Amino acid sequence: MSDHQLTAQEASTRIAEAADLSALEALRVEYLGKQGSISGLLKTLGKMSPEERQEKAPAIQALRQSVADALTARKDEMEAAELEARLATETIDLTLPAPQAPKGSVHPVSQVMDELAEIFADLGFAVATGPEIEDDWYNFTALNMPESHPARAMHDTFYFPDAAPKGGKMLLRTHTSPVQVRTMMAEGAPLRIIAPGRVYRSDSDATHTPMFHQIEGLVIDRDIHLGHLKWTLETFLKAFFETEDIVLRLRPSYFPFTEPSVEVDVGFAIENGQDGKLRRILGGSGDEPGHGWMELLGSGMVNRRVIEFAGLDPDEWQGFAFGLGVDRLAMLKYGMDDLRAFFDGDSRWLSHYGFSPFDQPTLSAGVGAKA
Ligand code: 2NM
Repeated sequence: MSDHQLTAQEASTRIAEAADLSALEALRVEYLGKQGSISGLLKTLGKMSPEERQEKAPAIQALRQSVADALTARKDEMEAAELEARLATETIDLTLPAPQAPKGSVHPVSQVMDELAEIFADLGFAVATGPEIEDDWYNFTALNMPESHPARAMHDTFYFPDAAPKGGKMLLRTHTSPVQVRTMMAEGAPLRIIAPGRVYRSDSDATHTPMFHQIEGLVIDRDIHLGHLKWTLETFLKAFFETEDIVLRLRPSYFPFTEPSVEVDVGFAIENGQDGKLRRILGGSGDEPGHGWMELLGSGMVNRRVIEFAGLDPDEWQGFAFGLGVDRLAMLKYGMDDLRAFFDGDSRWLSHYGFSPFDQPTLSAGVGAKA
């Protein structure tokens, strides 16, 4: 038995017995490293005569090859074992039954918000958002409600005990109008935005919750007038309630942030529902016999003082704005009668009134104004 056979056998035994990757690496260095024993043998070839080299080289090369192969094979083996061990600790039981689909549903408020964003996107409005914790400058002062203004008291505001960095009061926004102020200041004019979101007022009874959802719209451009406002609201309501039969009545009103201000009523008829209950059905003039007017939203031409507060020149830029309650809008469109159920998180209510997450927020999903 030659020296080389002996080395090969010894090496293969030691490689097979190597406990881990670092022990294996030590063996590689010992045999094949720069100072390794097999590397040493290879170096002797250079000093041999051609004849001697021809005789000895094949055995030395074969030794180098067999040790290299053994090292690789053992390394693969160790890595495979390591992977197996890890997989064993990371098993997932794929035989568990799938949950009964569909789980969960889209809340009617979210559905209506999506529908509104869709309708107004078609009219060229972008969605703007802002903080729910505001300071009183953005929520009141910039909207033409100075400290002493009675409208401030009427908002039932939730105030924070600490003062704002600039000295004002911090509060939960009572409407989304501060978003419009912020957007006017950040983006300037012209502007076409809707601001949907949560708003807060310290008020709670059968028709009021301390948190509710609002959507406000704002258009700022040159030569904007009430006609643009009326067309926009009519077009939006026809799309939202899926009927051409929408009749609006604009009533003079007062808001500090608009001048003139108008409250918008929509005509409805009373019908006998399938359940025998009387229902309001949108459509027709409220002045016809058996019809009435329902107050739907507030709006007006943006007060020039608000445009000034937002840093724009009111002689160059005019605009209209409107605001309405999303929760009430959802109740009207989908025939829900109790506002408080919106925020109970009762899964039976949600599975009854909720929408599939796969529903597109299109205009065909609703009950419609006409059955
Ligand atoms: C309403 C009614 C009327 C309104 C005004 C503004 C702003 F910021 F542009 F001045 N945003 N929203 C507005 C006007 C809101 O809600 C009943």
